[in-house]
Amino acid sequence: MTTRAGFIALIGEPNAGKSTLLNRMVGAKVSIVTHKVQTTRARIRGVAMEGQSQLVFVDTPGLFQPRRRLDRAMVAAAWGGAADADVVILLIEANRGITEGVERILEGLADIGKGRKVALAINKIDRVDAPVLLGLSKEINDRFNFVETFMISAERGHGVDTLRQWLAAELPESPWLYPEDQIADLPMRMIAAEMTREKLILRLHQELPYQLTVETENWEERKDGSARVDQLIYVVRDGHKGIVLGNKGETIKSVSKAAREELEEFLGRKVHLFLQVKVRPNWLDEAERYSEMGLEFKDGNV
Ligand SMILES: Nc1nc2c(ncn2[C@@H]2O[C@H](COP(=O)(O)OP(=O)(O)OP(=O)(O)O)[C@@H](O)[C@H]2O)c(=O)[nH]1
Ligand SMILES: [Mg+2]
Repeated sequence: MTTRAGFIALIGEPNAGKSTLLNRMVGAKVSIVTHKVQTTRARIRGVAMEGQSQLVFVDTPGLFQPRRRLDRAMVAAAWGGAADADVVILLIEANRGITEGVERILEGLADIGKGRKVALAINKIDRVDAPVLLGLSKEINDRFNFVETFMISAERGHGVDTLRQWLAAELPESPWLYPEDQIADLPMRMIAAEMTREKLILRLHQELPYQLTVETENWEERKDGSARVDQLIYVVRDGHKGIVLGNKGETIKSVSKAAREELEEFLGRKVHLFLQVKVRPNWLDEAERYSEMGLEFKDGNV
């Protein structure tokens, strides 16, 4: 029997719904999702099976105009994901249409898209009426030669099966790249750090979520079947540490509880999660922090 397999990069502006789509395709929460922009920081792979095809989805950080070193590393990771893929899917938001950001991505795709299939997925169709959608589809297809256009709601699941079936047929003939039952290839310590970062993003405001990072320092399997997980939250200022801890430690407590519950559900066993906040003014310029995030650190790229 012929098998197919390949990489499908999901690219788009921050908040387009890339991680939501990856999770839906995989059927598990592999990549964190929030209502805020710039949630995903690195490339995250999730694996789905469709018939005899193995679809390796690559979630990427949103594409935007980078200002800081971290932004640049994220955007480079996203374009790198597209350049390594067999199929690229550009996600745009139905309710936002062709923004300046989308226009810039189309320019970038003119290069990266050469020699690979680029499809369009108009996401969040639950938020607009049919005539708006058809107008948008026509307008964007006049500007770029997409091989196919899909109208989906990653959150509600509309149109997602059609997209999956199309992808399954488009991928090259190949042996499967992962064991059939594997859904992700991120190490557990990184998935756990991302879970904590998601809870922090949801509870903190303004710039703070972008100026912190979470690392799993230690993972200990206990005899009773539970796991003890120690994580460090790096922030850049004393004031940020105070905010992360919250009044009488309330914020960190609720973050810790929510992250622990999610981790326990993911692992199907008990977890003891310990969070510690550390002020590290220069973490955004430390190579080691980038490798922990799965990003490339470029020297002199301040
Ligand atoms: N209404 C609606 N909301 C959606 C849909 N898909 C995703 N969302 C929401 O859009 C927001 C952003 O979703 P994400 O999946 O985190 O977006 P992303 O593209 O991964 O964002 P970054 O990681 O920041 O680049 C979340 O609040 C989702 O719940 C959809 O089909 N309909
Ligand atoms: Mg994301």
